[in-house]
Amino acid sequence: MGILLFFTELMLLERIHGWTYHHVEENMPWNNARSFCQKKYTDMVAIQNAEEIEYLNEHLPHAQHYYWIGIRKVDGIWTWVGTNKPLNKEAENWAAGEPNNSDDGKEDCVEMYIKRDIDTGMWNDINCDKKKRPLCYEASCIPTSCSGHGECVETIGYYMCACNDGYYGPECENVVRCRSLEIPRQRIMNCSHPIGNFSYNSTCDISCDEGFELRTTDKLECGATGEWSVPIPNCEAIKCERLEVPNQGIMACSHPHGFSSYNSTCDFSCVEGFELHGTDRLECGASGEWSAPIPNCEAVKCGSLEIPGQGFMACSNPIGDFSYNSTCDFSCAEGFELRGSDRLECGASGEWSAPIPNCEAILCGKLEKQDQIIVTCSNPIAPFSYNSICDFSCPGGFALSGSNRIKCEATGQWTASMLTCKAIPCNILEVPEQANMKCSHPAGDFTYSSTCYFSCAEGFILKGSKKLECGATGQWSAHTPTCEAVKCDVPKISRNGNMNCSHPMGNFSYNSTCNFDCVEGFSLNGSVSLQCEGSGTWSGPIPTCEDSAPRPVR
Ligand code: FUC
Ligand code: CA
Repeated sequence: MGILLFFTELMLLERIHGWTYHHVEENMPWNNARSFCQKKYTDMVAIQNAEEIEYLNEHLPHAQHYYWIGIRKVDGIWTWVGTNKPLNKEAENWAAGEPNNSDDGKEDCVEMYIKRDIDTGMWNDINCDKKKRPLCYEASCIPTSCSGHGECVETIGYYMCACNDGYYGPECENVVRCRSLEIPRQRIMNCSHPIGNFSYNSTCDISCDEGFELRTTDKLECGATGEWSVPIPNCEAIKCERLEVPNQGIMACSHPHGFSSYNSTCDFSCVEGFELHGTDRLECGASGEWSAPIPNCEAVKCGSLEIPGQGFMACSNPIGDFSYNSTCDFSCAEGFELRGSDRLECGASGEWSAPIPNCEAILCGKLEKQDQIIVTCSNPIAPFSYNSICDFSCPGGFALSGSNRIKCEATGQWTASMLTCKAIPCNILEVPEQANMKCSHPAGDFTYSSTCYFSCAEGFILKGSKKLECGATGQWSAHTPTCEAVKCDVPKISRNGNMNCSHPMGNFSYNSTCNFDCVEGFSLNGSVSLQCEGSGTWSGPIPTCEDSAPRPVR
């Protein structure tokens, strides 16, 4: 308790903080002095600068044996015992001639002259066993000083914070802030803020949205000066390889994030006559690959054509066999004609412009069946067609007019017109006198198979065949018959009688008239006139002449 009464505390400044100097008016060896300072205060004073030396020299009272300070030899090197750091040249404040290490080389501790006539405020090396006043200090820096973010620097009566990088303020209570980063488009920001939002030591990793990539890998760090280490990097759209327009194709692209880049889409189609093989829309994906292989355009194909029978086909194929714009011309062998279109074109829709034509044998006119004629045809291709040959013949009694063979030619014409069979003629029959003739002519007047029937007028008798037929050779079956008048008997004229006859048809024949008379003296008994009748008899008995006186009356 007594010792404490000698304490003098130097509250040097108004400040609460700062270190303070303390001494006690009791002399003790260096080791005891140090122990005392460490137990009661912080440690023995460590002289730091000229201002402090001047301060102590001014404010401490003079003491006969002066004051111990916190420097001593350690392994032969002058060392600040508080920090255990060697004393450097610049900080030395030895009095003139010191350190002289007298007293048998035992001057391993340091005293400070206070209010001495010469060399006041300066140091002397001295034997540690000597007794002097301890000069203590009490530090005001504590572990929580400077908010833990700076070095607490003690000065006389106060302390200052030498803030660590990234902190400021009297107590280093503020952290340096960088400007807040806003998440830019297409970027993902992942920050760590070990101290404060967007503050010193904050780091931000920028990554990119799907389909985008960074051009730099530099890290964003908030530095002690409040500046970010690098600008926010750009995300650029991932590129896909450039697409070439396919042959005969049309490509229409949209590039929302730059040419041939992520999300670019290209639509494909083909010019007329070509069709797309593959996918019609490609998208540039996040991996830099197009969503499908590039499609190609191939010529539209029409079905293949086969050469029609008996025909010829000549095609031109500017693009490909039986493909768009191919044209095929058709023709036929001789005797055949094309049915259908002679030229087919393969259109853009893959259809031929017309059905495939065929070759059909040229037809000659059909031969109409005629009576009588016998037709025998050979038809190497088809009835009544090119190269058909027809032979004609006629049945008995008929004769063919002209050639008996015709041929169908490539022109579609028969070599000759259709023939006919004509019945073979017989002589034309004249009607005999007094005759009646009735004929039938199934094949033509007085020709083969004509038949004539004859009859005679009253008083006449038919002589010959009453039926004549025209034969197959053109000969009548018999001679033409005749009609001969019926004969009456020649009357026997009675004696003394005369007879005078007229004979329009022949002697004593039908219609003959005989007039009778008698010589004088005789009279006629009977008809004066008699006619030969159709029955071949006279119209009455033949008269007689008789001797008579009286004249007969008619
Ligand atoms: C001797 C030394 C002292 C001092 C004085 C000048 O007395 O023991 O330490 O150096 O000389
Ligand atoms: Ca000395």
